[in-house]
Amino acid sequence: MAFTVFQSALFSNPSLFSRRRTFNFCIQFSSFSTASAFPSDKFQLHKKWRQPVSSVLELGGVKIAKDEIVRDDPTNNVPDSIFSKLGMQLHRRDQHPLGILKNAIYDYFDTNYPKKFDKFDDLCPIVSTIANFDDVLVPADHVSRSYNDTYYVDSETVLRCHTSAHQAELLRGGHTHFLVTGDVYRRDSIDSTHYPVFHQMEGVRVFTPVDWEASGNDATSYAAEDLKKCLEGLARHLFGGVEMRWIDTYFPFTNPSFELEIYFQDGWLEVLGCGVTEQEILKRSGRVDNVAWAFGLGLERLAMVLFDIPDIRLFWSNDERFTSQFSKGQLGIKFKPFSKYPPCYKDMSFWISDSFTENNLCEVVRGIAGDLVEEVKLIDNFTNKKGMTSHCYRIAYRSMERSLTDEEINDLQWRVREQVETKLRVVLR
Ligand code: FA5
Ligand code: MG
Repeated sequence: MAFTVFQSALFSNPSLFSRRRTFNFCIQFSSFSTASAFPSDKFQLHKKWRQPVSSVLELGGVKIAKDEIVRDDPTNNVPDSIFSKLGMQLHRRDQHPLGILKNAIYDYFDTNYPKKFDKFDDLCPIVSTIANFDDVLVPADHVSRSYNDTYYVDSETVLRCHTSAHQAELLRGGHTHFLVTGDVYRRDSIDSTHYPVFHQMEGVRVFTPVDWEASGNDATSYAAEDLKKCLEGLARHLFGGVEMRWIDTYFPFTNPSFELEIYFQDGWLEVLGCGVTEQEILKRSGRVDNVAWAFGLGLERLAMVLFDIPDIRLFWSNDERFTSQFSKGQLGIKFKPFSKYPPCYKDMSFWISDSFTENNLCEVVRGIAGDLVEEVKLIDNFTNKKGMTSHCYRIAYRSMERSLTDEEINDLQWRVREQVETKLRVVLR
């Protein structure tokens, strides 16, 4: 059923960070960097998530007005729809599939490394470009730094696009074993496995010479072996006996770098990226004689497999028929779709301009249709003799919760056409 479909989509979409498509990243607002990056235990424990109100939200104890984050200014590309997700912190809800998964991963680390790993799940997602990119050695010309891939609050501040944005700051703060869970933001395409906000968990472990000297192994091989052992154990803890494989890859911040794939329902599924931390990152945090490993895993992808959740939009649903199916500590539950409403397809053709990108199109569609849009797919593409290029996109509208009326969809599509023409400077055909 839905599973094979979303699985093949999962691994046909290369990630931002690995070489297949290279990647994307994130910093820390000066006004709340210290407080949010190093919350005291008291600050971190049991802080309740808060539904954002329309014009102000609270993040890490700091009130942030909407007009600080969403501004009509060329250095800012954060839309209202993204502001409304800030502060939701799905990963901090114990009854939510992402919270249940986070807690199951915590259990694994608590059992295997008692009292070793410091846990952070409330660090501010608004970070400096230095933390998001420079601190983890992302090259200046890397595609992930573009306005097309990352949400910028201003030219020096972004919504983090990975939890690696917190690595350097925590290392500098003296932490040697830590897990960072949080919401991350990427401008991206629209389908059942991609959403502009998703959740990652970062893990970092630092070793000192005593750790590897007795092993007879060199520092890098020692760390790489320990990393693989740790993550294979985690995969078994979550999935039981599973077939898995390591793929060599590239990340700017680790060397060597790997991805872990799990064989699940007829396909290999990429669940995380990891590797041995680049020495330069350790050196800059004052750890010259050390070696470390790091990983970053995608919580939605793991949760979709663990709970049989067929569409990534469901994680954001407040529908009781979704939320009531999950309970604290219950990892083995399989989601039962409550009903399936038919999709409605609308095609749209236009002559593109030089500046046209698919991510910009998706943002316009998402801004109008919100979670009613299920997929935006290029179905035709040609260039005529005059050198003009035409694209035809098929938009699938479908609610997870109810039937949509023709009138409602026609109205959405009409607004999409209008805004695509004015905002993206294309010529509708
Ligand atoms: C990173 O984000 C790296 N920061 C991971 C890392 C950390 C590598 C530390 C080495 C050391 P990547 O872009 O591949 O890499 O994303 C990591 C994981 O996030 C992926 O394996 C996938 O599970 C998940 N992920 C990536 N993009 C999306 C998306 N658009 N929607 C849902 N999950 C995603
Ligand atoms: Mg990847």
